[in-house]
Amino acid sequence: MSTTGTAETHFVFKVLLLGDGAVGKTSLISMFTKGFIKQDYKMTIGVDIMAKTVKVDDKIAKLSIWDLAGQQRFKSIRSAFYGGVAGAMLVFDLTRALTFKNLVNWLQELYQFGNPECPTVLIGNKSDLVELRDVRQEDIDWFVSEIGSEYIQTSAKTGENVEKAFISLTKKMIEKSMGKQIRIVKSQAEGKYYTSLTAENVNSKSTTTQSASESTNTLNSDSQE
Ligand SMILES: Nc1nc2c(ncn2[C@@H]2O[C@H](COP(=O)(O)OP(=O)(O)OP(=O)(O)O)[C@@H](O)[C@H]2O)c(=O)[nH]1
Ligand SMILES: [Mg+2]
Repeated sequence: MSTTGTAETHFVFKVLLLGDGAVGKTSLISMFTKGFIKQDYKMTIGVDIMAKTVKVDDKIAKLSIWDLAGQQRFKSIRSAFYGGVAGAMLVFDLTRALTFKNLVNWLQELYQFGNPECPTVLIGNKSDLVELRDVRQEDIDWFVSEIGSEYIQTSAKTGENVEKAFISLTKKMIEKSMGKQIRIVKSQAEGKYYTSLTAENVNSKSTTTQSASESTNTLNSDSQE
């Protein structure tokens, strides 16, 4: 698995980064897409969108990564950004327990305005600040088992596990997307609407649909600095 700049795309996914202000969402995206972060904190206003193409096994996926403003003051406008979400990262700051507790509110927003069935990855960020750690591992383990997610500890500062987190979420989105296509083919094969569809050509149809919506997203996208 790796990141790539090739033109062929099998999937286009909208990914949301959710979590309280200053947990490191913008920094994680910056490290993943540009390879560096800014040390000073400049809160995100509303939303920023970045794109990055990744290769997982033999599949190429274009990620449209939506960086939602975490500060409370943006709550009322955030609901508009959840539509079409394919996967979400729930980010908390390992040095601030409140950001972990507040994840239930973020899940609620995701379920209410987005898709309750989209894959999620739980991200404990700022792992480099070991001595300031404020969240117990057993609480994290419990939460992960409750929401059926995967937990990855990252540092946007050092880059630890940042690519791993995005690739892992991409894998889950691909698996979910492929599973759905296979179910469609199966039910069509079993039912009266049988056609000559195969997993491959359903796949290419769905890619075409997704590409159309993706070009809308990238029209609005702004590389943030
Ligand atoms: N030590 C350390 N600092 C980090 C890490 N990730 C982010 N930061 C710092 O934490 C601050 C906030 O990071 P941002 O990425 O702007 O946080 P955000 O979640 O996007 O915040 P909002 O845009 O307000 O929602 C910045 O000063 C970053 O440099 C990390 O892994 N380790
Ligand atoms: Mg931000």
